[in-house]
Amino acid sequence: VHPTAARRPYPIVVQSENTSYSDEFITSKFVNRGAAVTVQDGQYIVAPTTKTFEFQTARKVAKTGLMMIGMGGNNGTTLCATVLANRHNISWHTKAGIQQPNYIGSMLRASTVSIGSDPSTGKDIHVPVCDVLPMVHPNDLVLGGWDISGTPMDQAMKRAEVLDWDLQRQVAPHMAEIGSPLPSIYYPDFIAANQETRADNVIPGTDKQAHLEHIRADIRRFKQQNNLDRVVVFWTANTERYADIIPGVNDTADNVLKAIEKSHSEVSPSTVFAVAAILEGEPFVNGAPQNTFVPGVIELAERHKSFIGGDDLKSGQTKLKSVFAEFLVNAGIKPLSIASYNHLGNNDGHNLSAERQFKSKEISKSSVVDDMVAANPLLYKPGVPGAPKGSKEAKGEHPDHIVVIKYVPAVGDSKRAIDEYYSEIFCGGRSTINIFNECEDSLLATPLILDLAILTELLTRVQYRDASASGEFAPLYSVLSLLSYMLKAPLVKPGTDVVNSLNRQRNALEAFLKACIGLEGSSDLLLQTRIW
Ligand code: NAI
Ligand code: DG6
Repeated sequence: VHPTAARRPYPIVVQSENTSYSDEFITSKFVNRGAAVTVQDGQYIVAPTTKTFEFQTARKVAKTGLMMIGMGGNNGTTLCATVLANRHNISWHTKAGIQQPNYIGSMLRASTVSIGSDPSTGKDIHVPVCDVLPMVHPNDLVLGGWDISGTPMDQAMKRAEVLDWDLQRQVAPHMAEIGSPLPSIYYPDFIAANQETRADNVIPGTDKQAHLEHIRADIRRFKQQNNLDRVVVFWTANTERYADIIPGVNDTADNVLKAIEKSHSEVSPSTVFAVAAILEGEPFVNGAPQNTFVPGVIELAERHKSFIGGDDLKSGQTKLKSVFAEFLVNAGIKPLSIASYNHLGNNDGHNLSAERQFKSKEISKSSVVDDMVAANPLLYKPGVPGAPKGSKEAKGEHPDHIVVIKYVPAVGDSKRAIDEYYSEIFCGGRSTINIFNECEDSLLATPLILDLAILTELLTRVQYRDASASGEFAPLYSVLSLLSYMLKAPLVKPGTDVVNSLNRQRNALEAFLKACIGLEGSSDLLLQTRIW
């Protein structure tokens, strides 16, 4: 059912001693440049550093399955229907005319990167980001997954009320072919009580070890039946409440496995899915805000050299905040408060109207300005080491930041987001900027899920080694922080800093992709335009 369309050949050839090509691999040398800084008597002593790495990217794009948990929801059905519309080239009538399917909103497929300039004109040459390295085409993803609601996919798409009727009408027979989602794990304590009526497609019993085995078998079967090389397992199910971190339960890999064996009440469905994917050696991405990746899960992924990424899709309000707050702080303007409201009327909004699920979302939406504030001690007094724990002095100065979400059924999937940025400007002045954004939530989220799945598959094919030691190539570190661009509260290697700035996240991703073909990251220095 999923013919892999003939794709055009990989279009870039880098002619350099740093880049080599074989049938199997693209291999590149990359000099990682940094600077070691020490402070002595108020002076910064800076020593530039370099370290050379080699990257090796397998050229063969894996035949990839995308198994979504929550497949029957707004994101899941919108993703399936739009991929099918693209795959079958279905266009549809809207009141504005005929609409063609596309992948607008996908950073990989609808944005470009400069790979250099034309020597005769000096103009930049831009290529689609998805052309920098061989990547899966979204039309080729084999789609499947689970949902606690057994509503068949064509009906679930209708229930979501996201897509135009004429598209739904045409894509419905293809959606019906997918059938119903696989039964899933339902622990009512983790999602809002208002979701109970949806839960008619659940794996029976309360034995969490049996549930884990069930999900592992589902992944294996899906992989085998569709002849796949790789399955990306993706949580786009309802936001869960946070799990309590309990020593002896979810703090280490062994303890998480034991807690599942004992069906401990603090093991969430999303954690069972993450563990199942890790044990199957398949990557797992969390598109919702809850703490699926308790410390024990991260350790388990490290142990199995499996890949994980999260948390929470950064689709609208927070994406803008990760640009706007940085713009203000980098302009030397001091945000004093950021007040963010949104209301929406889809099932996600319904679930988030419960206090504990809202709390998970509030946490992921609130952390986004932290690193920008911490990076500017000129505007914000840093925390004082040794000050009483939890005190204002210990925390340091920070803008007031509130997040409010309300459920308003009438507006459906069309989320409204209102933000006020209130800032201190020159010599005691004040600036107030208000932003109102209205958009179909699932149409923002779907391209992000596709980008995350495609990048994740790519990152499983990239290996690296220290060029000076010339040992074996090794896979990247388990936590794929390069996915941060699409995520509200990026999961990073424990002990390293989270980068929230959208621009820095994008630069990192561009620089990495280019490093894998032996090119330097984009430089905006444009020296040739500054000199004679
Ligand atoms: P939705 O409520 O329409 O879909 C969620 C689906 O998950 C439902 O079909 C539900 O039956 C299912 N579900 C709940 N628990 C499950 C379990 N244990 N196993 C399998 N299925 C389960 O929500 P929507 O709009 O699709 O969003 C999905 C998730 O993505 C939510 O957590 C939301 O907060 C998050 N998200 C959505 C964004 C967006 O822009 N749409 C952006 C950021 C995050
Ligand atoms: C209400 O906030 C619903 C949420 O699921 C958001 O739509 C989602 O988290 C996207 O958030 P943001 O802040 O990126 O628009």
